[in-house]
Amino acid sequence: SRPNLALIGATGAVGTVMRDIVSTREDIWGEIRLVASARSAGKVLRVRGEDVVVQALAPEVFDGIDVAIFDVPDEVSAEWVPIAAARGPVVIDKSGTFRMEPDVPLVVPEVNPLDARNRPRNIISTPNCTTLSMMAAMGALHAGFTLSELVVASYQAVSGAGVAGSARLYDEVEALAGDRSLGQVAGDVRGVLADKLPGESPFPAPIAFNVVPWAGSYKEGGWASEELKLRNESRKILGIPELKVSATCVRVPVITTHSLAVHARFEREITVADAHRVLEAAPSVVLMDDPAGGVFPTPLEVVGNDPTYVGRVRQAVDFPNTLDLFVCGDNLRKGAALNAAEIAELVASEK
Ligand code: 11C
Repeated sequence: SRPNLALIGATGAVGTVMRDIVSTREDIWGEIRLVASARSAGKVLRVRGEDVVVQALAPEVFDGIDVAIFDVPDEVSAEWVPIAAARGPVVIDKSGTFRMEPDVPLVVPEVNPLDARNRPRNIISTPNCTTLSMMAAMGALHAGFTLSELVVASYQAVSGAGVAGSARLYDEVEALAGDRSLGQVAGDVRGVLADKLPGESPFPAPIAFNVVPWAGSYKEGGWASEELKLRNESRKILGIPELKVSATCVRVPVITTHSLAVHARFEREITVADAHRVLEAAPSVVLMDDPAGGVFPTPLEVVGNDPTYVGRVRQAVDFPNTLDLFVCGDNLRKGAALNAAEIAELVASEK
C-alpha cells in the first residue's frame, strides 16, 4: 500500500508551496494529512485537487503516518519532532533545531542522498533556505574539483521570514507608492513609513527601497545566525568539516528567491569552461551564463521554478583555482518545500 504523508505547518508560506508541490509531482502518497496549530485547525485546504480539513497538532495525528514533514518554528519542532518520531513516522524537519546534531542527517538529495539512510533518531533535517540555494551547484562543482573555501554574500527574499515578511514588503511599497518626493532628503523614506506604518516589522530596518545587512538572530562576535548556518550546514552537507566559509547575509526587497554571490576556491585547477560543463550536466541546475547577451539569473527569472540557476561564472583574476559566480534559487521551493518533498520521496522509495 502507498505510504501516508503528514504535513505539519500546512498553512504557512512554505506549507502553501508544499501543498502545491505534492499536488503536482508524481503522486506516490496514500493519505496526505494536513496539520497546523490549533488556531488553523478546521480550515479546509486543497491538496491534489481535494478538500482536506486541517487537524490540530496532537500526538494522535501521527498514527498511521509513514513520513511527516515539519515546517514550524524552531521551538515547536524542538517539542513535537521527537514526539512524532517516537510514534512511528520518519520525520523530515525544516527547522534549525536538529540540523547540526551528529545523529541527525542533514540532506540535499542531489548531494548526499545516502546520508538519509543513517537516521538513528528517525529524524532527517533539511537545510536553511540560504544554504540550499547554492548546494546543488556547489555540490556538483565540489565533486569534480574539491572545494576548499567559500566567501558568500546573500541577497535574501522577504518570504524567507514567512508570510509576515512578504506582508511587510507589500505594506511598505503600498505606503510609498505614487509619491516621488518621499522624505526631506531624496529617498529617505523613514519618516513616511513611520507615519503610515507605525506597527512592528519582522525586519530591523525598512525593507522597501533599502537593503538590510541582517538575517536571523544575533550570535557571538557580531555574526547573524543565518551566516553561521550557511557555514556549518555547508560543511555538514558537503562532508568537508574543514571547509573555510565566511558569509554576509543581506535582506533585499524581493518577495521570493534568494540570490548568492559566491567566491569559491578549489583544490584543483578549474576554468570557466570546466564549471560550465559540470553545471550543465548537473541535474536540477540551470546554467544561464551569457552576460554579453544579457543572460544571467535574477530572482524574477527564477521564482516558481525548481532548479538552482547559475550565471556570471568568472575566473577570479587574483586568486588561484577560484571562481566567482551568482546563484539564484526559489527559497520556498528548493530552499524549503521541494527539498523536503524530495527527501520524503527518497524515504518512501526505501520501502
Ligand atoms: C530567511 N533563511 O531567509 C531564512 C529562513 O534556518 O530555516 C529560514 C531559517 C532556517 O530568513
